[in-house]
Amino acid sequence: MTIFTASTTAPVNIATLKYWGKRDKTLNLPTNSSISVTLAQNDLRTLTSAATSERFDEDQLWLNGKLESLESERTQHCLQDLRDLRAKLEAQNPSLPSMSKWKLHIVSENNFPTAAGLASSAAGFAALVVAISKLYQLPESASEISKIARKGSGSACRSLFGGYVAWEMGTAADGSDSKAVEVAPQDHWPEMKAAILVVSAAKKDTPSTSGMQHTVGTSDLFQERITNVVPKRFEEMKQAIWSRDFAQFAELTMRDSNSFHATCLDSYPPIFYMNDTSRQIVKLCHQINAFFDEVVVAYTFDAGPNAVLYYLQENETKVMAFIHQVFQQNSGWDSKFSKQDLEVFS
Ligand code: 2P0
Repeated sequence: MTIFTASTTAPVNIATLKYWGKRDKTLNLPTNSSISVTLAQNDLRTLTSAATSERFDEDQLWLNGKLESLESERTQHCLQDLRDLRAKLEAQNPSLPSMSKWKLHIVSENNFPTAAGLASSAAGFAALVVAISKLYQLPESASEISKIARKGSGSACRSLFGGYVAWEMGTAADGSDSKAVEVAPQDHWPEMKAAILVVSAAKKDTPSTSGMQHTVGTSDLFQERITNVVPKRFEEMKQAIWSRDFAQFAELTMRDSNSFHATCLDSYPPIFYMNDTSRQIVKLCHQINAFFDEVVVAYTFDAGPNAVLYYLQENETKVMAFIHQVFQQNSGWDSKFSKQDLEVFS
């Protein structure tokens, strides 16, 4: 029997302007546009292979070596959209094999522990959708395909592009204009680095999907954020990226992380994602910037206590010396930096 296969990798993306709130839960249409930086291909990523054959009996998914269900409504939405596009292609080219009617076998693997408290659904859905669209040889652009990944998990649409990415919220009720677009490729600003400080590997208290709807329904501050804060910040952040203005990019990133966590705290009952260690990191970053009298580092926190720091390559040792100094006493501390590298600043 003939088995057709295709593989792809999709990296994790970390938002610098946060997506938090849906205006349509089924289509994953957001209440605001967002911006992210996609990590490099060989850092944190999902590798997915998709196979199809006339002989396969059922759709199957192996996730990190374990057979998992493909039954979730979100996954079914993605598979249906991809099969519809393939069926359209087959109608135009009758010589193509009828893959749209065949079952799929999917094997997916993360190169980072799923339990590390890092968002894996974005890379996971992005890789799933891209692997199948490659298998089906779909001619649609990455932005078009990102609309399908968005239905799997909102933030997944941004992992279809490398570098600096915007998810334009759109206004159409059917989601036809809610898609990811490239702001700039990775090599536009290759000096940008991200460091992830894993504060806790525990599973998060409040999942993002329910957490954001709780905020939409109960926070007064949320309206202010989506109406008066984010639209302006969306334009300013793109400008900061285009002009490679790190100080501006960093300030907007830190302000947006704080604004997002403020709406979580303003939800009723409140949601706490950051903990004491997270807050210690925030304070330390501001102290580092004050020490150098220059913005050399930015922090951002997602729906959990782990920090992502952004800095330029030239400032890596400056930033890490402080982080090392403050956190080296903590159990579990691990760093690729040697004491010698860092001593100059301690
Ligand atoms: C983001 N987060 O922009 C924000 C910041 C978490 C905090 O996107 O319900 O897993 O699957 O659309 O994409 C996490 O939300 O939520 C997220 P769903 P998703 O990265």
